[in-house]
Amino acid sequence: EYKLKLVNPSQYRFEHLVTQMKWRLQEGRGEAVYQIGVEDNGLLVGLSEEEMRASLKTLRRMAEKVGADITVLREREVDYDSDVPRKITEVLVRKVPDNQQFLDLRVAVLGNVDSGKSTLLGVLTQGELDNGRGRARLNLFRHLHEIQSGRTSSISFEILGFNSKGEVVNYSDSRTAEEICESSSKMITFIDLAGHHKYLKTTIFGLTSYCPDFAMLVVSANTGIAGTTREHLGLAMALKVPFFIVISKVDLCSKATVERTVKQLERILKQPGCNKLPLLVNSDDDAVTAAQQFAQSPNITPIFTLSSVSGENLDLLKVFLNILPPLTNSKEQEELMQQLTEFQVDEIYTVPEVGTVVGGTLSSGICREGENLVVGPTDDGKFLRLKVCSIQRNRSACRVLRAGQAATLALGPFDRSLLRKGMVMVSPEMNPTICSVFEAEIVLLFHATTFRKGFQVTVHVGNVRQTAIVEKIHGKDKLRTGEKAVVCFRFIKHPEYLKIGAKLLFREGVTKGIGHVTDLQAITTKENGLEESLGPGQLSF
Ligand SMILES: Nc1nc2c(ncn2[C@@H]2O[C@H](COP(=O)(O)OP(=O)(O)OP(=O)(O)O)[C@@H](O)[C@H]2O)c(=O)[nH]1
Ligand SMILES: [Mg+2]
Repeated sequence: EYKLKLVNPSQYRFEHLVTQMKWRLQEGRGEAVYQIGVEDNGLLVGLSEEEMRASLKTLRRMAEKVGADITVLREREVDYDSDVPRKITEVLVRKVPDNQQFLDLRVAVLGNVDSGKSTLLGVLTQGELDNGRGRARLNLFRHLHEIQSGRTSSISFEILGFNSKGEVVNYSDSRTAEEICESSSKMITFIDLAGHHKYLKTTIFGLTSYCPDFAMLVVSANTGIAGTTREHLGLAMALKVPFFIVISKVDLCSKATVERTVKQLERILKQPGCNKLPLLVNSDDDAVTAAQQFAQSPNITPIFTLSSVSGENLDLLKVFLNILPPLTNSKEQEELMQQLTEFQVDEIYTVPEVGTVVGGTLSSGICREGENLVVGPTDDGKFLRLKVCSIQRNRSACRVLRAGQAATLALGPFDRSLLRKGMVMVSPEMNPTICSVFEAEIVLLFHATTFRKGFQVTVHVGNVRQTAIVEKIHGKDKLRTGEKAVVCFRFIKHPEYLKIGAKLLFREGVTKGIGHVTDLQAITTKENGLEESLGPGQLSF
């Protein structure tokens, strides 16, 4: 919001300004950036020190009135032909959280093995620097073999909060995740993924199924682009997840080496296939600019150079993460919440005294404690009734889950063996379409020999991961690297819940491709019964 001056407004104007701020905050899902000293049309006029002080006072009063806090992001002087300096101030206005209604962003962390992903997350979320020998990552590991090998093999979630004043909230001053949630207005959930090639399937699953808003690609300064870096970069691009880059371990090498790695990345990003605009972040000012421009155009790729051991430039990344706005606005969010309930099942556990628990993301609608849903499809295409006994987010209880939020749901005595990853839990009215046969428009990114009928690949669509066989390639016998076609696939094990338009990714050995679902041969299901019919598209096989 541009504001030239807010000096001594009349009561009437003040009320108007407050209403406008409320509206802006709602639009920005609890956040708004005000630029003071700028005309409505964007002209940088600037204010004298006196005027600025009075304007900020008014802004603070406005924020108080709507239950928000303000933080000055940066001040700039405008070049102006006058003796008195004139300034522009950018201010972040953020609502104080009420009943767990914080803004929630998900960032998937990608990068080659040993590039320092888990370490950086450990440092950000625990608030203590690393010793260069893997101390900071210890809290993130979930399996004994991960502690022993130092290698991430599973997916783990780490949270970093920011309060309404823009200060970091993490385990350095809070003991539990619950405490962090309580005092945060904005929460960043990092999805720590594995860099090693061996775990690529798990990493792809993390990227397709947890619907991250952004990806953070970590590159070690001393090795540059190596191993799976290119592959991860390609995945983020194929799935259209806006990403930024962190060059880690700058304490280990000379300035010249860091510069070489930056140059190498810039060169790759600018290539026609990528078409990105790299933006190297060297100051607080750059970090603010990077966050604002990144949100407006995902082609901008901010690059940070930092160290988890010396802590150099770590603050710049925090400034960036604090301001990074959500890409969906409140209207889209509202529309998603109006739809029928749909929860993607990504993980299944048994918890003593609680029973069966599923983890995943609510992709649409709202889910309340005590709600009755159906889960499926089972191997024979059925949907089964169940009741959501309780809901937890970030390890603390939550009564209402809203579209876009990740959570774990306790299902009480529901038989765990009936569940699998890739299922959905939906409201009983939905009557979900499931299928074994579907068509997708694909591009073959790489293939060693020929891709033809009968070929088997692992298909990833959202949280669905299953082997499928190529039944038909429309208009062609075979497909070569770089070619596009509409391909008909059949899942080999059981039907899945898919949606037309969903992004799809497949691989098998060196074969790789991306695309989207264009049609499906639906099997309509009745609860506990099965009926087959053709539709919703006009498929002819
Ligand atoms: N000197 C220095 N060492 C670092 C830095 N960041 C990470 N390390 C060290 O690098 C090693 C690997 O770090 P990890 O965080 O486990 O790497 P990762 O990217 O999570 O690796 P995978 O999960 O296996 O893909 C550890 O021994 C860290 O202590 C840094 O900024 N400087
Ligand atoms: Mg790791």
